[in-house]
Amino acid sequence: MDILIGLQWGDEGKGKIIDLISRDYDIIARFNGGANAGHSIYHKGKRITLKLLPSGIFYPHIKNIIGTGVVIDPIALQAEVEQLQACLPDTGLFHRILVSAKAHLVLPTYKYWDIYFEESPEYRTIGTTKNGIAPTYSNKILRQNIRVGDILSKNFEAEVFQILAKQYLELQALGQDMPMLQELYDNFLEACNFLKKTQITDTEIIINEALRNNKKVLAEGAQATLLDIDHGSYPYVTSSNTIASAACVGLGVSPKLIDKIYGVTKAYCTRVGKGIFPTEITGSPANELRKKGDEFGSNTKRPRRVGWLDLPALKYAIMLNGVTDLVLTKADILNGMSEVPICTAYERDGETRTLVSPTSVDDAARPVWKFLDGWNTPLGKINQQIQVPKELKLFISFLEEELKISVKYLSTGPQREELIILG
Ligand code: 2SA
Ligand code: MG
Repeated sequence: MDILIGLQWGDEGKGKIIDLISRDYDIIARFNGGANAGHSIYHKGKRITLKLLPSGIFYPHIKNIIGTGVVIDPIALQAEVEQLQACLPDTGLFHRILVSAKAHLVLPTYKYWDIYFEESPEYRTIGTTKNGIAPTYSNKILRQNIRVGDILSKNFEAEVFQILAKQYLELQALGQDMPMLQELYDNFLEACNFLKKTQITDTEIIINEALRNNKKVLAEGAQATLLDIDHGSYPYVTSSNTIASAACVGLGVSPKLIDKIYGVTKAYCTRVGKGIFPTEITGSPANELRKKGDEFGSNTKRPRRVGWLDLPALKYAIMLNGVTDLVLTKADILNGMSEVPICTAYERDGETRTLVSPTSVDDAARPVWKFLDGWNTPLGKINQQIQVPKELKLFISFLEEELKISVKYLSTGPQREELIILG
């Protein structure tokens, strides 16, 4: 099994890369996160954002698995499938969506808990996507959740009503604004019935049997390394493990079966939500970069914070994931800059560090900058390694030397065909 993960704070362009390499795979499987993800793919010239569905959904030969480690909001999934039905009229869609019976369900009340925690002065504000991700994972650990397989049981409706009613009263007592309980319940049940049209099954058995039969499986990460609940910039992280090793747990695959690990990084950095961002830029240079790179949340439309490439954090991410194939995206956005800044180390109290865990960086750490010559050639038109402008080649060689890994793929624009294989 191969794994693809983001190496920064998300939105590195994972969806595009998976869409491109997915034609070589038989199965694409999501292993973490939920509808907080936003993987954008251009299909027939139209941008489609996938939240829960794996990025192989456009290819009829691929089975798309939503694995056990994912938290599933049936309402978001229904909306997403219906959006796809409009542009993929083939009837085999439901047959290609396999959902783990053991994946946990995001109840409608969890979204209101998420909002409550974000907005109440008694709790930390993280800047979440308000999709109910943290409440679902916390209740998983508390062992109080309902799982996808439970939809098929005869007590399901009564059990859902009991849990929803209890949480509804608790939220109401806290002054949380919500629609009527009956409406939440009805919409949720309708979406759960819709979910039944997919293949609810033991996805770990499907994946392991496929691997035994020499089929190719790609595990698709959501969010990214620096948002990992254990190794990211806690507490400003998501609530799942996002790193490559989480694919084994989230899908039920032995680490012995892992082959390639694709790591995707942008040529600069972005982040949504709160938390440290040592190379962040503000003011008009930030607005310009945000606009040029279309750096707005793909679901929430929030403006993303932007900054320059952070090599100490990238080295850390490559180390944690054991990246074998590095993918560089969005170098095209930096086109036209006279020089491109890169943070190569942090200085703090006279000490310089080049490999840094994001939690140990504080406001007193000062980035050490290297400025490389910029390039001025629209990259979208380039389709061969030989045409890559010399300054960009030098930028890439500099990264390779610092990171001790070669850049295998260079994405030159958002469209599927805008990619150069470098090595
Ligand atoms: P959550 O909702 O509990 O997972 O939020 C916790 C933190 O994780 C960040 N996070 C994300 N960061 C980047 N992209 C994400 N997906 C969407 C996208 C986000 C959007 O692709 O654009 O549409 O705004 C994503 N999901 C979670 C989040 O910002 C918090 O810092
Ligand atoms: Mg995204």
